[in-house]
Amino acid sequence: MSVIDGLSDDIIEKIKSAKSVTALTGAGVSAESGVPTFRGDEGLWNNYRAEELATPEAFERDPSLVWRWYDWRRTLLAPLKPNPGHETLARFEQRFDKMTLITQNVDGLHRKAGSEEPVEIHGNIWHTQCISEGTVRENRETPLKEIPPRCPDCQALLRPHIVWFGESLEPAILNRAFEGAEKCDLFFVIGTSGMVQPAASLAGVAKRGGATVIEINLEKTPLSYDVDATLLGLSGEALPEIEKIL
Ligand code: BV8
Repeated sequence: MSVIDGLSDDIIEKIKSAKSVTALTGAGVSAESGVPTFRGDEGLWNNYRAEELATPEAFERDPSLVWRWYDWRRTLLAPLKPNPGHETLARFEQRFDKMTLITQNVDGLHRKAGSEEPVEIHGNIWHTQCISEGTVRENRETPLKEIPPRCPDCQALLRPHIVWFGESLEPAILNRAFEGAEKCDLFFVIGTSGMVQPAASLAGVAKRGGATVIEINLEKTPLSYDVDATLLGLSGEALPEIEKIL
């Protein structure tokens, strides 16, 4: 029984005839690569929740604690590989006339799988930013030699170049995401609990823009009532199955 057996002929036709495709991914698309999700049991770290650590207030209060969490995640992420879900989405960039990949994930696995310009709306765990000069640099040191790391130019603290809860997303990046949702004829929403705004609103934007919206998840989510089809299954299995239809 394939996860796509539940797709109607109409939806299958929409997938085959799509010209402009947009995908929004969340932590679920990286789960099969071994990356802990946010709201699953393993989403805990030393009894902290992401919402407690991924905030400017937490960083202000204790930059070392926040950096120890990111160092733990970076060290865990470093050896992990993209899974067939990431790889299929990267191939979709060649299969459709236009493909926009929007991700809430900061793990960099879409880039590692070959996606050319993922719209990383929450930033990237491999980038740091100087809190004084604003300079963004790539840093792949695991574990970090110094916690908290400091700017090599001015010695100010570095922060993860990541959007924390309560922080606004970068306007240019957010515009690319909304444009991708508004102008597509097929929108996939994959491996996200649909809890975090403004990312969770993109599926509704696509729907109102006339797109066919397909959700891939292990469970129903708040987005499920507003999509055209929900495929219940592993994204690393469902996406290659969808690719076979093309
Ligand atoms: C903003 C970077 C304007 C961090 C992240 C009160 C005060 C201030 C703000 C708010 C507030 N109330 C609400 C808000 C808005 C807030 C928000 O939405 N909060 C939530 C918690 C209610 N949003 C913001 O603050 C955003 N900014 O709104 O700016 C503003 C400014 C000031 C004041 C007000 C508004 C910024 C949000 C960005 C936060 N940063 N990440 C880091 O990673 O370190 S979000 C974080 O959650 C991750 O990026 C993650 O991707 C994201 C969402 O989680 P999911 O990806 O959905 O992951 P989750 O574990 O939840 O779900 C996984 C799903 O996959 C599950 O459904 C599971 O079933 C499924 N799954 C698992 N395995 C598989 C699978 N599916 C398929 N296959 C599998 N194998």
